[in-house]
Amino acid sequence: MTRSADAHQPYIRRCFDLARRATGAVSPNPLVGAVLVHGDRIIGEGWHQRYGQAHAEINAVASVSAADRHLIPAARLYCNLEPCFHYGKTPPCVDLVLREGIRQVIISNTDPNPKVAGQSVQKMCAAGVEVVTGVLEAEGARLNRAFFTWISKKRPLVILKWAQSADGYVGRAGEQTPISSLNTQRLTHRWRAAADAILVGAHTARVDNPRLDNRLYPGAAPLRIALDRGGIIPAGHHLLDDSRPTWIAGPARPGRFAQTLFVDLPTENPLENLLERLAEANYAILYVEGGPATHQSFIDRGLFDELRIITNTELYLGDGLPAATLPARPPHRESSRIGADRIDIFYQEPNR
Ligand code: AOF
Ligand code: ZN
Repeated sequence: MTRSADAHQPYIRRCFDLARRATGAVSPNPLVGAVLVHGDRIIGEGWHQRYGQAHAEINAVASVSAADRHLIPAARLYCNLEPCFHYGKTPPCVDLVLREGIRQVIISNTDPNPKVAGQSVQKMCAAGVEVVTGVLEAEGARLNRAFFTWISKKRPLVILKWAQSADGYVGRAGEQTPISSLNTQRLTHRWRAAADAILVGAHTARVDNPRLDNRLYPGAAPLRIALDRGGIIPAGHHLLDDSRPTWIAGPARPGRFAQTLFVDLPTENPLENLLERLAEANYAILYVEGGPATHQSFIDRGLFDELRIITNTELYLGDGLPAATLPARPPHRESSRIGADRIDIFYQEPNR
């Protein structure tokens, strides 16, 4: 029975919701959810939960009760990403679909991974499976914008974040200046937990002595990165404590470091080089926390996908370090509020 694209949407939305549960846990892999539906009844659900572990389709099939197993060949499989075609850390999901005798598969995005790239859709069609693609495609691409960027641009998704006063200052020069509230800080720690790496410039590292962790929100801590070409971060600072994986883009320091890597960037295109190295090391989301000169260098090179700007609408500094400036804001904007803080997210179209 063929259904209209509209009838498929609620189930694809369910795939997105399931997929999102793995935020911060599967990168650089995509967030993928899968739902098996018989008639109007969901008989199985699953999502890709951890990097290197079972894919969404496998978990969805495994979740079907013994009493419902015989319904699988008559069920529709919804999946926000085309099932994989290749032997990776798990066998191809497309073979599972065919082995289970599933006759209808509905997908949001085809998988841009060159090892997949439409081949599973072809294989299923050739086997007589009815395949629908492109359901809520834009939402799917937004959900997996980091994966798509990592595959198509061979660099991580770059998110620039800063907090500013109502009059546009990110702080007073040379001193740490609190801008947003503690509740907003919890949100920014959630953003950190969802990132693979967090970067700051040397001045921010020196003045703020940041830990760059996500202590206010659960989840794995990201890689810490500091740009420190001049070697100005004081030796006693958190970023040089070797307590967590850290990249320092600058001269090596004396002493023994087990988790700290001193990275030598070329003078030409240093940021491009850093992003390339991060992508090669499987980091797909880079969160850039400042300061304004560091933000500006990413903006000037066109190396960003998202801006997250927190404005304390009640704080006027009158003077200080101005926030970075942009030739034009990215086209899409979402705004929300936490107390006096306004949170504006601007983003480009996903890099598909
Ligand atoms: C699927 N379902 O749930 C996911 C897929 O290293 P592996 O074996 O985990 O494979 C990772 C690749 O598989 C990833 O780059 C993407 O192309 C696809 N992800 N595919 O059928 C899933 N997470
Ligand atoms: Zn798979």
